[in-house]
Amino acid sequence: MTLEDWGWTAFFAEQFTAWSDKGLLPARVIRGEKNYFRVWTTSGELTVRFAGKIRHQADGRADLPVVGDWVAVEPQPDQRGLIHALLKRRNSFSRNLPGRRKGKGRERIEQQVIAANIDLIFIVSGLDRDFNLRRIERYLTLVGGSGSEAVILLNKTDLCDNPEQHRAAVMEIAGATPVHLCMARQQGQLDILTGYLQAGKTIALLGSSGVGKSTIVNGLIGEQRQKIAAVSAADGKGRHTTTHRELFLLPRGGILMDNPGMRELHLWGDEQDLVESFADIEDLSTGCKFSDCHHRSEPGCAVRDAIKTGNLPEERLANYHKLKGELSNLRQF
Ligand SMILES: Nc1nc2c(ncn2[C@@H]2O[C@H](COP(=O)(O)OP(=O)(O)O)[C@@H](O)[C@H]2O)c(=O)[nH]1
Ligand SMILES: [Mg+2]
Ligand SMILES: [Zn+2]
Repeated sequence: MTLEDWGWTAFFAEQFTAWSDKGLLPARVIRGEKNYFRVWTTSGELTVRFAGKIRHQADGRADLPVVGDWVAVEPQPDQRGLIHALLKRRNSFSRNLPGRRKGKGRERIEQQVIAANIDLIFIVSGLDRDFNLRRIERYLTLVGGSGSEAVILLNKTDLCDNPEQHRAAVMEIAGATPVHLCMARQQGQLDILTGYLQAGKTIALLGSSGVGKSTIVNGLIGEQRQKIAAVSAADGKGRHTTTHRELFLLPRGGILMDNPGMRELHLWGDEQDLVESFADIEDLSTGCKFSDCHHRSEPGCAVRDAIKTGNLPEERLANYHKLKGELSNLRQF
């Protein structure tokens, strides 16, 4: 295994020259625990902690390492080590972390970087009761702000009478993002995904709990590495079996990041992130009478006209307003 197999590129090598002179090793964070990390290095996997000073220097959470980050590690005996520096990220994936209060009173919203240095995101959705176009729009908006590419996977085709019809509905909202059907539980049904795997490229799986992310990871690794939920027959919901974000190197090349399901996915970003995920609304709005039209009750609104003529689903505009509201609220913090 080489550094390149794990996603190392010139972008990181250039930053690292300052650290290699000091005898530190480049390491990729493959798993985060509460007080330590597992990292991969050319000397094997190590369990590492922060050197005290990086914690002090960190200006808020966004500067602390997350799974997918490259760090500079000082090796210590017994496969241990200390993180001395966090290398600049190629990109990162963030959500806002609500409900934290600083001092008394006002709620403080913090950016939580979830994962870093990701080339492609598989947005996984189940074709069972999980299926929800509005949630897929939310994921697309989140991914749009992250600097990664996305692919939408509609899993559990066996639990759905008309998968192609669902796929067509998703393609309507997906723009240029590819949409595939799959059945992760059946061996050999993941061939469509292998075309996306590439040595040194990191693919993260996102989606609600129970949609089949870990089943997909196991299928692509070719062995049962990730624990999979037994779905309760009563409510069709999977339990949270994946509790950690983790990177896996695939035997045929490529790196996968399994993620725990996120119950509440609050957007982090700015309103610009909607331009891509709601390109149809942005396009229509060039026909609105007012250039600052909010598409609510203004006269001459081309977006609302499209709803009347059946060219734009009303629910999609409602979700656009909702996500835009969430993003503009963030600006106040
Ligand atoms: N019927 C059906 N069940 C699936 C499929 N893929 C995964 N599952 C099941 O869905 C449940 C949740 O899967 P899991 O991989 O743990 O979901 P995760 O929470 O997204 O990681 C498990 O019981 C899987 O066996 C599929 O294609 N069809
Ligand atoms: Mg899982
Ligand atoms: Zn308008």
